[in-house]
Amino acid sequence: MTIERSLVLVKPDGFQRGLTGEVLRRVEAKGYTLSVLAILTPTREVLAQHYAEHEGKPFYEPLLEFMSSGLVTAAVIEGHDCVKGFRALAGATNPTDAAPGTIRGDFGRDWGTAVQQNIVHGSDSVESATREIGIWFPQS
Ligand code: DAT
Ligand code: MG
Repeated sequence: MTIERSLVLVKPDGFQRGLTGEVLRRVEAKGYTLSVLAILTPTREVLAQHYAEHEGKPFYEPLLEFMSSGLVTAAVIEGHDCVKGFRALAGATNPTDAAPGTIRGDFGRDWGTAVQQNIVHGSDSVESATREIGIWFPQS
């Protein structure tokens, strides 16, 4: 049994809509624990590192613009298989494709908004989680 850590973000749309508590409730209901929690407006530097894999893609600039547009809740969660587990809780990237019962499926609004407004981020692998936690919480 491997205890993993993952980086979870409640993005500006989720924060603004008051969904932070709902996201954290689902994390805890699943049995994961919160080990670091912060509310902040991310800098461009942090976002550029965080989304480095997407640099040059058409949605990169709008994504950074959106992510720096307001407050974000950043959390480090811990638990058995929590990297894959939180991705399952989040649902498909595009809220249109996200299944009911997932965060994006239940709360994602796919009308009049871009795909980037999909409420949450979750690390996609253990390696990504380590990298991302170092970017968001360099002191940890
Ligand atoms: P995920 O957040 O599910 O890991 P990703 O890493 O592929 O997805 O993309 C990062 C974010 O970028 C995603 O949450 C929303 C945005 N995004 C991805 N693909 C997009 C697209 N085709 N158009 C607009 N935004 C997109
Ligand atoms: Mg990703």
